[in-house]
Amino acid sequence: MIKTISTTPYTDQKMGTAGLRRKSKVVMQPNYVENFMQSIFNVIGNLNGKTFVVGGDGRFYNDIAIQKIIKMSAANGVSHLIIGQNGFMSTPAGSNIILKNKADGGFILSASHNPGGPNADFGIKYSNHTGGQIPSSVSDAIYQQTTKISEYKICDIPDINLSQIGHQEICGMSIDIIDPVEDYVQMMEEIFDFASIKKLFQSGFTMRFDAMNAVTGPYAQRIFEEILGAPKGSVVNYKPLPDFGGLHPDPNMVYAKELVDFMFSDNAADFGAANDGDGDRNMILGKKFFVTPSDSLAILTDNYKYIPAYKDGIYGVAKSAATSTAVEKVAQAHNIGYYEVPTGWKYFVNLMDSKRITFCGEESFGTGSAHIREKDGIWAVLFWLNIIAATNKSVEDITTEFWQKYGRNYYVRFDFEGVDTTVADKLMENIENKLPSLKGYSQEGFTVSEAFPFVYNDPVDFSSTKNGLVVKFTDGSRIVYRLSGTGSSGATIRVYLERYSLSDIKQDPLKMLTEIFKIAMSISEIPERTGKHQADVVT
Ligand code: VG1
Ligand code: CO
Repeated sequence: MIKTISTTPYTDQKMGTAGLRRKSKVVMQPNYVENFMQSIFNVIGNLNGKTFVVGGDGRFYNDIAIQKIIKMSAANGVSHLIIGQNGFMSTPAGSNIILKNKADGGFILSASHNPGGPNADFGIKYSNHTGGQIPSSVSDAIYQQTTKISEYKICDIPDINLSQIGHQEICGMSIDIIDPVEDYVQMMEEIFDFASIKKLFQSGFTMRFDAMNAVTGPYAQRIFEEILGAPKGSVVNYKPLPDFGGLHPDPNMVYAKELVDFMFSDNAADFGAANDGDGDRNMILGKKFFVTPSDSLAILTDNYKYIPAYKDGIYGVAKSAATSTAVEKVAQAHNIGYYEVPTGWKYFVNLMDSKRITFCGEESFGTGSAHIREKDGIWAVLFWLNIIAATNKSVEDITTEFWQKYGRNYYVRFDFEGVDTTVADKLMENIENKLPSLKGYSQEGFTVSEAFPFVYNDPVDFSSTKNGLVVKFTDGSRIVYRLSGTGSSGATIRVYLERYSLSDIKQDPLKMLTEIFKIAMSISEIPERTGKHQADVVT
C-alpha cells in the first residue's frame, strides 16, 4: 500500500515567524503539502518509534491536508499519531498533548490569525518534542530539503474517519483520536482557582468570549459556561467554521469589532475576551476599557501570587523586543529575571526549558507561561478572571492601579500592509544604514539616545538572531521597525511605538504618540517610499 511518488520542488516553502503560511490556492497545488511534509520527515530521519500530535483550527483545507499528513506519516514509518477529533486542535492544546504524551512533535494546521477560506490563507506549524515550534536551524534545514525534494511516500488507502474517539491501525501505524478539549480543561483546572471563579459568576459577574468562529469555541463553552457557570450565551461565535464565517480571526480592536462594539456599549458585560484562529492569542476588555497586550503581560506578572500554580514564586519573565517595556519594571520590582527576545514564540522555549522564565508575552496579543511552550489564549483569559475573582476589582481598576504603581507605557502598533517586497527590503536597509548616525538626533522635542539592530544571543543554544531595528529616546520612548514574517503576499512593515509616563496615565495613546509617529515616519521615509501616509491597521 505504500507508494513512492516522484515530485518536483516548490521554491517558496520557507517557514516564517510561526510555520509555513501561504494562500490556500498555493497550498492546494499538486504535491505542495506532500513536498513540505516529506521534507520535514527527511530532516527528522528515522521515524520508527516516533509519535506525533496532529490537529488544526478547522479552517478550509484542514480536512484534506490532515488526511495527507496521516497517510504520509504511516508511509514514512511513524509509529503513532495522536489526532484531535474531527481533525481539530488548538495550538496550546497541541503543545500540552505533545508534552503530556512525551511525543516527538506535532503539526497544527493553521494560519493562525490570518483569515481562512479558498481565497484566504492556510498554514502548517511544526513543533518538536519541547512542545514548542522548531528553532530556525531546523526550519532552515527543512527549507533546504524542499528545494531538492524529488519523491515522497504515501500510503494509498481511503480517507480515515476522524469523528470517532478511539484507537485504530493503518498501514502499520497506530492512531489515537482524542478529545483535545479534555486534557486542556484538566490542565487549566490544575493552574487556576476554578472554585473562586465559579463564585464570581454566581455573584452575577458577566462575560462575553468571542471565539471568532475558530477553534476555541468548544474549549470556551466547556470551561466558561459548563464548568465555571458563566451564563449560557456568554461564548459567541463558538462554532468553528472553515472560513470563520467571514471573520478575520485576529483578536484586536480592528478585527474583533463585534466584541469591541458590545464591550464599549452601555450593555457591556463586566469582562470581554477574544481568541484567534488557533487559540493562542487573546484580547482582554473591561467595560468600555481595552487592555494593551504589553500591559496585560506586565499586569499578570505583577499579580502572579493570586494563581495557585504560581503562588509559590515564579522564575523570570520575557517579552519580544517589539513589546512595550512595561513588564521590565515589574521584573525589577519583583527581583526576577528579565529577557528580551526576537518576535516569535519559539524564542521563549529555551528560556522556559532552562527555568529562566515562567511568563512570557508579545505585543501581538500573545501571553503564556511555562505550562506549555506556546502562547495560550484561554489561559490568559482565566488568569484575568482569577485575578478579578481574588481581588474583586474590575479590569479597569486593576489596570489603573497598575499604572499608578509603575507608570504607563503608551503603546501602539502601526502596520503598513501590501507593500512591494523590494520596496520594503530597501526601506529597512535604509533605516539600518541610518542607525549609527541617529544618536543625538532631535525632532519634535525628542532626542535619540541609542539606535541599533536588535540582536538576540540565546543563552542556552548560543544561536544568534537579528530581528528588528530599535530607536530609543532619552525619555524612554522607543520605535521598533520590523517586517512581518506571517503574511502570505507582499510585505507588511510593522512600526511599534512606545512612550512612558510615570504620572500622566489617563491620556489617549494615539495622542501621546503623535510626535513619535512623526519621527518614526521621517526616519523610515515610509510615506515617500510606499506612498502610504496612514497605517492600514492600527492596534
Ligand atoms: C506575528 C506577530 C508575532 C507572533 C506571530 C505568530 O508575527 O507579530 O508576535 O508570534 O505573528 O502568531 P509577524 O512576523 O507577522 O510580526 V500566531 O498567533 O500566528 O501563531
Ligand atoms: Co495564533
